[in-house]
Amino acid sequence: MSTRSSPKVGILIGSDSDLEVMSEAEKRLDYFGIPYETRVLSAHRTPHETQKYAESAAERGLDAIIVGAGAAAHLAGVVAAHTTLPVIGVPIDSSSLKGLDALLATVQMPGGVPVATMAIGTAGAANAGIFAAEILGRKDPKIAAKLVQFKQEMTAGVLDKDKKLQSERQKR
Ligand code: RP5
Repeated sequence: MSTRSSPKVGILIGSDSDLEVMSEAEKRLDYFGIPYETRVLSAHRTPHETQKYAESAAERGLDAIIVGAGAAAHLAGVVAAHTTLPVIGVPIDSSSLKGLDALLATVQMPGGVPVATMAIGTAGAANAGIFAAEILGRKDPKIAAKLVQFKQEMTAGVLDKDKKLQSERQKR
């Protein structure tokens, strides 16, 4: 999905060490059939390339940008400063502060420059993919229908676990 069609979502990671966590976002975009690209770009190590990426994202056809970064995680905020596309931030638990640093750096944006900040780590990465699908689903009925299916599958999965637990407990 990431290489065949022209991307609708950009995933930026501050380092290739963020890829394992952010693959949870990729998996969700694959599930919803949304083409994406994943790039390693850093607010601090590649500031000019990051700015260029953010400034050209809308004209290249992207509808949202997911950004995963850890530690002094300024990447999502810098991207948001250079685009009017929705930016979804994922704080990565890659430092000795276990993502709390990245959470605060990502969520505490000044008024006027929003970053939709998800939970720290893999749950946040998964939710970033789903949140991007919810944005794109407003204009794409196939994604909207898949979102309904996703919720139904999630509900069925939990009810199934409950059923198994109840039947195990009855055998005691
Ligand atoms: C951040 O620093 C990255 O997003 C990563 O989470 C963390 C560590 O990066 P590396 O030193 O592994 O490249 O900028």
